[in-house]
Order: sequence, then C-alpha cells, then structure tokens
Amino acid sequence: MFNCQRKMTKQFSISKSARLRSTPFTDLIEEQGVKSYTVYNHMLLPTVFEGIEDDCEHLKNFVQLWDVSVERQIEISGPDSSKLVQMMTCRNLSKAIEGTCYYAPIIDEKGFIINDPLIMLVDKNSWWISIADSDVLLYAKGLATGLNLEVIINEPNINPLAVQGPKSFELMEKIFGPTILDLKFFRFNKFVFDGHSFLISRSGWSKQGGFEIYVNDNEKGRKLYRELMNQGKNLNVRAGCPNLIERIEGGLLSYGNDMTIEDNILECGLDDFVSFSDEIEYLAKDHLINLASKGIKQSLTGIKIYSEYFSLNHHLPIFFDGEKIGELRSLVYSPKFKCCLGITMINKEFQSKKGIQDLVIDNSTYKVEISSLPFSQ
Ligand code: THG
Repeated sequence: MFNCQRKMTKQFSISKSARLRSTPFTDLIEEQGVKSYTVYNHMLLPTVFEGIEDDCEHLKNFVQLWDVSVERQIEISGPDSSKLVQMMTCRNLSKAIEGTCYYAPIIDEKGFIINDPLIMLVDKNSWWISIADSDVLLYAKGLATGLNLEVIINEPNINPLAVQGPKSFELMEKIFGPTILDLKFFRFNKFVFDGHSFLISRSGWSKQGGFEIYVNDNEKGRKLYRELMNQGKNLNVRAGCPNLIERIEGGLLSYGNDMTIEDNILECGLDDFVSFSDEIEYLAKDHLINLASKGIKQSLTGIKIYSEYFSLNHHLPIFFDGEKIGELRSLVYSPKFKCCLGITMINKEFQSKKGIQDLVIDNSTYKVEISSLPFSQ
C-alpha cells in the first residue's frame, strides 16, 4: 500500500577512541561491511549491514552473527550478592537456579526503570546482570556501599556473540555438536570449542530463535567467529545486528528508547516481572504496592500508523482532539505490515478506543490504530 521512502539525511562518521569502546570483533565486522553504528554502554553496536529491510529479510530466513559485546555483564559475587541483586529488581529471584536466564527489570527506590537486563546465577553466590544501555555497575556499587553489603562488583571482559535466525540451530550444531540442540529457551550451559569452554544461552534480541555465546577470551572468540562464518557458508550466514524492523514487529522493548528512567515500571507493561511476594525485599516494594493500588493512567502500547516512513530521533508528543495523549517513542516502516509500527506511551482512556483514529504527530495528521505487542496482522 505504501512505499518505504526514506528521506536521505546527511551521513556523518563516528570518531573512535578508547572512551567509545571497540570490541574484539570490530575489525572482523568491518571486513563484513558494517555501514552504521550506534553507541550502547559506551561501546560500538552495529545497526546496519546491507540495509535494515534487507538485513531483516535475511534474519527471518537464514542465520546471522551479531557482535553484541555491548551487552555487558555486571558480575556481582560474594556472600551478600543475592541480597544485592534482589534489592535492585522487582522480579522474584528467591528461587533462581543456575542454568536459567531471568528477564528482570532493575528499578530505583520509587519504581522508575533503570535497566531491563537478563539476570543469571552463574555460580554459587555469583550473578551476571546482562545489561541494556545504562550504568548499572555504578548503581550496584552505590547501593552496596550504602547498605554495607559484602560483595565484589565488576565488569569482566566478556563480549557476547549472538547467533540468530532459523538456521542458527543447524550452524551451532556443526560447531558444538548435537547437545546444543537440547538447550531450551532462556537456559544456559557450557559448551566446548577448540578446547575452550564457552557459556552459551538460548536467547537473543530477536524473535527468530538463536543463541548467545558469552566470549571470555578474545582470541578464542575471534577463532570461533571465523569458524561460524566458514561453517555457515552453505547456510547463507551473514554478519548482522539487532534489527529495528524485526524487534519492533516482535515487540521487544529497547531501554532508552521505549522506556527511560522517567517511566514507572507499572507503566511499562512488564507486570509479569513485578512481584509483591513476602519472600523478597527490594528497594521500591512498599512504594510500588501503594502505586499499584491506585492504578496506572498510561502504559506502553503498539500503534499502527497508516503512513509512509517518517523519521524519529527523539520522543514525539501525540495529540488527539487537540489534547496531548502520549508520546511516540520508537518507529519503523514494516514491509510485512505495509505501514509504520510505533511503540508509544499512551493514556489508558485513549487506549480503550476501538478502530482507526486521527492523531497529530509532529504537526501532521495520521490514521492510527492501537495494537497490542507483539504486532499481529
Ligand atoms: N540478551 C542478553 N543481554 C541483553 C539482551 C539480550 N541485554 C540487553 C537487552 N537485551 C536486555 N533486554 C531484553 C529484552 C527482551 C528480551 C531479552 C533482553 C527477551 N524477551 C523475550 C520476549 O519478549 O519475547 C522473553 C521474555 C520472557 O518471557 O522472559 O528475550 O537479548 N544476554
């Protein structure tokens, strides 16, 4: 119905330095033709190889290697580590076991969201918090000092490599053997390549299936990268990266875009990960119980915008009948849905309206429909 006509904006390059960290794979992905980067956890995150539409189609059909070193691991160990980790998250981790990944929002003392990581118990009294884009290490250190907890907190040299897409299973089997296929979604275990044991989880920031390899030895990791590329040739493997179209279609939330420290966790649609159980204690608990009893006035939701692509570099206010009803936070044109898909924070009253409405965004009027996440046709 609509074309994806992207207005060409002037392109700039990025000045690299030690402060804007490269990864052990940066030179390898540059050989593979990375076209754009963003910055995430003070580090380079590739965003485009061939083009976001081409990359998306490829991801949905084949297998891609993603340099997601930016998913930094904050390691918390020591006798009080479990207490500290639970203090920061509203998810009940009291029964957490080794070998399982927990999507567990980190919140401040008022319930505002600080990060939405995966948390893993990797050893007795040792946790990895696989963070999204914010400085969780500083928050953890501040809390540990303030609460006088006996913990060690650091960011080890671990650089995750994701293998994503429907053919990722076949490729990983070639390298690690058939036992890798026994790994269930959101579970992790150790697997050996070239005499080195890698922690691998069945996870990743796409809905196409796959794995994440937590590379803790740069040279072994680079060898593994080359081997995945070689063994993947007949599966049409390519270097790739988290894809804007695929992640929005699949409703995967992006911290810093869809939700920020100004959003209360109750408004983020993550109710499954908020526990008020007596078993646990965390900073914001009493405050959240009180807030929950009052109910929320707005929440994150998807919208379909029947329009061609328009660009979005910051949150845009959304108006209905002359009144501000919310904000557009992420946006992409989806060739599959043949319209733009947006992730928005919108008031509950408007969300209850059925059918297509006229909304004003950035001084233009659009035909818009509320849609739950993930998007469906
Ligand atoms: N993998 C790892 N670390 C990460 C990410 C990742 N750190 C940064 C960022 N991504 C953290 N945020 C998310 C958000 C969503 C998911 C994972 C990490 C995710 N969600 C599933 C979904 O929505 O379908 C399942 C959630 C559930 O039901 O528990 O995968 O990707 N290592």
